[in-house]
Amino acid sequence: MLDLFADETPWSEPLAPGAVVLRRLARENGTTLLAAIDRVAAVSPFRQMVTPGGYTMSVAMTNCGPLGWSTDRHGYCYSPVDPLSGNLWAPMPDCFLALAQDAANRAGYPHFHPDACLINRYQPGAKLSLHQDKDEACLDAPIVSVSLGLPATFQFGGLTRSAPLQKIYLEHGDVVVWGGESRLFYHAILPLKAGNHPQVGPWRYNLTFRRAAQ
Ligand code: MD3
Ligand code: FE
Repeated sequence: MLDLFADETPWSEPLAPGAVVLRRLARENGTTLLAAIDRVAAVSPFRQMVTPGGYTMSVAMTNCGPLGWSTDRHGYCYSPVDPLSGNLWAPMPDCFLALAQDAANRAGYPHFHPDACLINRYQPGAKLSLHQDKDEACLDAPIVSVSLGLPATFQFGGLTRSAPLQKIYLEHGDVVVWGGESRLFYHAILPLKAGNHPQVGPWRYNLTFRRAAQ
């Protein structure tokens, strides 16, 4: 039978200066990426971190790659070891690195060498308040973000907290590359709506690839 929805070819939409969304780019590889997330989480399980302000984050996180981001009562940092276990984070899976570099190339950032991948897991109601990503020593490199599972509404503004916000709806397989002028834009994720994704279940995952060290 003719399936009008069979064409899964990715397409791109410019978002802001230096930023582009590559719709569905990660969809074909979704199953492979999800299996790799499970292997990373077997080394360093998802955990809800506590911020310096004493709040337990609603998003559960883990990391892979040479450096991982974490927060506790004392601050934020990138470290080669998982503070929960004292062991190294899992190596970055080949399928992660290949996707991050393909996305960066397509967005016009041809020499992207991420050394950190933060993996966020959202349950219904989980959100990320307005923030900037500025704990990385290398702000020339872009950030590549991969959305898997349930859809979410993402908001981004500008270089100040008070800049007007634009909304974008991110679905399974969508990849966003933030570089250049947009690299330090404020952004947030609105509370996740409950649902069930056929391949992923009741969650949303987001991978963010960063160059944390110079
Ligand atoms: C815009 N994660 O982990 S990724 C984060 O969907 C984070 O889990 C969100 O924000 C998530 O820090 C959003 C999209 C993203 C990441 C980095 C950015 C957008 C960005 C850096 C600058 C501007
Ligand atoms: Fe962020």
